[in-house]
Amino acid sequence: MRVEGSVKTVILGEIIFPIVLLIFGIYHGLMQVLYRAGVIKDMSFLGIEYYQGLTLHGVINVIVFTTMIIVAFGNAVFLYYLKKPLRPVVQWVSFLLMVVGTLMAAWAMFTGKANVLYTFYYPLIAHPAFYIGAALLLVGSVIPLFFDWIPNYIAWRKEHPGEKVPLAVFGMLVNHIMWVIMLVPVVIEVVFQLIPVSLGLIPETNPSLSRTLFWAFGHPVVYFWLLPAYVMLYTILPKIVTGEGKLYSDSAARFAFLLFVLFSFPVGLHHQYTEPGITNSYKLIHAFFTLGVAVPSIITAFTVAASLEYSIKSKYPEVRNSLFYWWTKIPYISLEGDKWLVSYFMAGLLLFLVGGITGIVNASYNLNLVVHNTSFVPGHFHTTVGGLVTLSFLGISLYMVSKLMGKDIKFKGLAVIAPWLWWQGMLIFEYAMSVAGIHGFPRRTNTGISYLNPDSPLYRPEWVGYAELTVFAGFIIVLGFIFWAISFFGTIFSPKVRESTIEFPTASALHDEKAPALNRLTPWFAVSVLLFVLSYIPAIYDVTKRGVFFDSPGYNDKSPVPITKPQSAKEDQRNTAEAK
Ligand SMILES: [Cu+2]
Repeated sequence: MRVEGSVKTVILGEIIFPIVLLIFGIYHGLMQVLYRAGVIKDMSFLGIEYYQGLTLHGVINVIVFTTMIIVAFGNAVFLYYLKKPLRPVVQWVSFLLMVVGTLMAAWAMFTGKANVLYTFYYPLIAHPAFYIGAALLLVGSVIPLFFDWIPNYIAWRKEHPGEKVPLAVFGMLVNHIMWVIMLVPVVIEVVFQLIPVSLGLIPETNPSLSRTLFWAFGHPVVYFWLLPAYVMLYTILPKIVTGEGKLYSDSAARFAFLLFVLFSFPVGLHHQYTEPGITNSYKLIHAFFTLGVAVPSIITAFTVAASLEYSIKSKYPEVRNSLFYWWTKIPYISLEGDKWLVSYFMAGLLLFLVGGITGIVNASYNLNLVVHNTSFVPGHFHTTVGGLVTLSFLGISLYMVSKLMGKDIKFKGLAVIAPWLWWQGMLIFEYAMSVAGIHGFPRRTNTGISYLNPDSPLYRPEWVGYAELTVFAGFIIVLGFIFWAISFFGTIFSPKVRESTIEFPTASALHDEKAPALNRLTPWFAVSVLLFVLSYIPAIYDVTKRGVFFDSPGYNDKSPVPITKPQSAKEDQRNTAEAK
C-alpha cells in the first residue's frame, strides 16, 4: 500500500528520533559495565555521573525507545491492515507531544537534575521538567488510539460485519487499551505526588504509596513492550520463514492476548515482595496471578513453535517426519528477500527462553528474597526487554524504514549478523549477572569504586570475575548494535529505488476457528479492570492507612538534607518556640 505525505513523515520520525537517542542509551549501557567492573574507577566519566548515565540508559531504552516504536508500528499496522487513512493532525499532535516531552525529560537528565533512575522512586525527587516531560510523552502516545485507531476500527467493523479483525490490528488494539489502563496509577502518582513535591507545592508525600502506584504501572508496562513483539511473531515470522508459512492457530493467538488483558494488572506486588507495610497474603495473591500471566507466554511458545514447524515442514518434505531435525532448516542467517528479519526474531526468542525462566524465579515469592535487587534482575530483563523486545523492534524499525522510504536494505550481511552478536553478548551478560546476583552482587551500584575496588574496605573479590565477564559481553552487544546501526543509517542515506509503501508479510492461519468470544473486547476489559481494582484495594489500604506512619519530604541524590520542608520539622520548630 502506497503511503506519502505527512503521515509517512510522522511514522519515520517516530522511528528515527528515538533511535538517535538510543545511541546514547546503548553507550551508557556499555559505561555501566565498565563502571561496575572498575574499569572506570570514578563517580563520573566525560561529565556524566554513574547514576545519571544509568537513568539515561533506563529512560531512553525502555521508556522513550519502546513507546515511540510501538506507536510507529501501531500506526503502520492500522494503516496497512484496515486500509483506512490516518488523520495527519492527530498524528502530528501525538508526535510533537512525544518529542517535546522527551526533550524536556532529556534536558533534566543530561543536566544532572534528574538522577533518580527510570523508576523515580520517591523520596528521591527530580526537576519538574523530568516528570512533566515524561507525562507529555505518555499523553502523546495515547492520542492515536483515541482519534485514529479506535474510530478506524469501529468503521472497519461496520463495513465488515461478522468478519474477524486482522490479528495484528487485534493485538495492537488490545495492547494500547491496556496501555491506557496501566497509565492511570502512574499518572496519579506523578500528578498528585511527584510533581507537587518537586514544584514545592506540598512538603512531603507517601513513599510506599508512590511505589505501589508505580508498580501497578511498572509490571503491565513490560507487556506493553512485549505484545507488539508477539504480534510480529504471530503474523510476520511464519510468513518470512518460508513463503508457505502459516500461523498455526489464530484463536490461540487471540486467546493469549486476552489472557494478558486479564492477568497483566493484578500482579504489581511481585515488585514489592520486600516492601514493608503490605500484608503478606496480598503479596501471595499477586504471586499466583503472576504465575498465571506466564501462561499466555507459554501458549505463545507453543503456537509460535508449531507455526515454525508447520512452515518449515510444508517447504521441506524430507523433514516431515522429524521431531527435532526441522529446527536446522530455519533460515537463521539468510540474505534472501525479507529472511534477514528471521534472525532478529529467532535470536530474540532464544533469549526470551532464558528470560521466561528467570522471570518465574523472580515471581516465586520466597525465591525472590534470594535475587531481589541483585544483578539477577537486570540479567533477567536484558533477555526479555533487552532481548526479544529490543531485537524485534530493531528488526522491524529497519524493515519499516526501508519500506517507508522506498529503499533497499544496505549492508544486509551486517544486519543479519547483528542480532546474533547481540544474542551471544546478552547470553554471556545474563549468565554473569545472574550467577553474581545469587552471590549477592547488587544492582544499581557503582561497584567499581566500592565492592570491586581492592583498596576499599568493602572489597568483595568473589564478584570480580563476573563483573569482568559483563565487560566482555558488553563489547559484543555494542558491536552487534553498531552492525545494526551501519545497516540502518546506510539504508536511510541510500538512494530511493521504489515508491514509499507500508506492507507487512502476513501469515494466514492454518486453524482459523470462529470463536466469537475472542473477538468481543469489552467483556474482557471489564473483568480485567475489576480484577485490577479488587487486587489493589487491600494494598492501597495498607500503604495509606495501616502500613505507613509518616510521609517523607523529598530528597535529591546529593545531600541527606531534604530539599522540601517536612511538616514534622515545622512542628518541631513550633514546639521549641513554645518551650522557650
Ligand atoms: Cu513484573
